[in-house]
Amino acid sequence: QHHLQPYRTGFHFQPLKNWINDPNGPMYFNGVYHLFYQYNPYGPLWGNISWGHSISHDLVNWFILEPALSPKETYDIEGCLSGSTTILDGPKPIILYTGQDSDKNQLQNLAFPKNLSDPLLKDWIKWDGNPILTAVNDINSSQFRDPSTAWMGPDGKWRMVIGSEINGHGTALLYYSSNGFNWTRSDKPLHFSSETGMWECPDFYPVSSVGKNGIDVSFQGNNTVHVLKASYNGHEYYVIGSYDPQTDQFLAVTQDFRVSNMQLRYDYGRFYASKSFYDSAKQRRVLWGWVDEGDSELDAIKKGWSGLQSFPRSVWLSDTHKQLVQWPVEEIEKLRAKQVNMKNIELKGETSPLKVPGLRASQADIEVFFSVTNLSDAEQIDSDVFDPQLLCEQKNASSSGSFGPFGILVLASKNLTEYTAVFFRVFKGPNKFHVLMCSDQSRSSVAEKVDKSIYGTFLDLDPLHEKISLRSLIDHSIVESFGGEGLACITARVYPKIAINKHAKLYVFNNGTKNVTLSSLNAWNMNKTRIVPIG
Ligand code: DQQ
Repeated sequence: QHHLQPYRTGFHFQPLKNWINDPNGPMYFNGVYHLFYQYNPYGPLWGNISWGHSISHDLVNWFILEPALSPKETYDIEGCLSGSTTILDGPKPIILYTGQDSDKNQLQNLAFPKNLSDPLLKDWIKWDGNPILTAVNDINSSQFRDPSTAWMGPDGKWRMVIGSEINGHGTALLYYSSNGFNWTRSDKPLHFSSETGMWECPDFYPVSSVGKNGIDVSFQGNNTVHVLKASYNGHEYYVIGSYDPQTDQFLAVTQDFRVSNMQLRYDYGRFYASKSFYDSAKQRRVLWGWVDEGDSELDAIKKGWSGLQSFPRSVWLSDTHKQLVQWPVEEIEKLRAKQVNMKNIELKGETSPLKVPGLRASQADIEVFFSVTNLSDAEQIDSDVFDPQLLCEQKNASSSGSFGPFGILVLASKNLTEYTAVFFRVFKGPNKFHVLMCSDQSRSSVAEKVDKSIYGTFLDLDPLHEKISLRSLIDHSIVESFGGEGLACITARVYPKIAINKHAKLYVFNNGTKNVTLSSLNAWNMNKTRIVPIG
């Protein structure tokens, strides 16, 4: 299959064919993980949008069911757009989703399982009270979508948010309900920003300030802060703040929503319309995101498919409380096969890349730790505030510095005609050192008409006292990288022509003038996940 389809993934979620976009309504219910997603059952481009439905026992292997929702009613005939699940008392899950009518008005709708004793929840019934909400007053009917998971306040009422744009401002509209079925709008939104346009797919949840465990949305108690995420400008921006469920006030503690490369994001590459859920089986919060294609519509038609889901990530609050940390869920380790190790290797300045032997490097999980010493010769920069994305573009993998660029070349061809470089640079600012992380796709393919953007961000760590680590999930056409043990993520899509399947190699490199130590490298061949239709 990979012979004919070199860009199909081995361990990322994708249906057997056709178009997918946003993850929808992920949940853990009755011992089963459910993943729904925006899906076109009839082709590789956006259209006929249904809720594809797959279930899993381990977040790794999947059974594909028939779509849970299809565009059939007047209120969703132009698409069953994104939404969420909420587990009401009972426990009884419901889906809240946006339908689009034939005039492209966006309406909110509700569906529930036909048979609660079916462990797979195969069939879903659209409520005959639909639509439950229409765009009235100051709401523009084409900018009113993506209901969140609902949470319960101390007054016993449910709350949920819907993405919108009010007076040109990105907004999370707030709604109340006593039963989950009938909803009324609050006179004030949960949050908005005059610095951004329309918010899509808002997500709102508590995180613990005392550990890595996840917390269910309706938890009321101490030692939590809240995360609000909004999708705009093609990215997933989040703000950490304090939420008072008595007044439904959310006050940003980190930088409030804006359009900036310095704003906190889940991912600094290709990753959009994400959704998280609380996994009560393992007391963690799990995040899914849509990773779209960087090739053309014609390529999608040729491949017969378009779109991936990210590998599911655990999310928690960092020790600094200033940002989130993300890490692939531990079940990924079930897929690990043959392992390769390297240890304590001095990477001399500006030497040729070192090949990691013995790996099937088109489908691998790799973790490397670097350390640097004596940073007095680090490249100076005259400010402690600068745009990381721009810096990665200006100083790409082939532009030599002092400490860095050093990192890995993935999906690399034998003579390095093609490679994707994931690397670091250390700078010395007026008050601190800065660790820049870049994912440079500019040499990823000899093909011309594919996206080769360069992405970048900072890692909030002290390079003098901490190792600089990188974990990358390499899977044929996706490279999902986690810097600083999850302090920053960069996901890239690449379409090599030469470095495919057994021709893909992995290298470690140091293109700076200063030596860097490769403290350790662990890499694993990855087995393929099972994704099987049982429609
Ligand atoms: N995708 C959905 C919308 C959402 C957008 C439509 C985000 O509901 O706002 O497929 O990618």
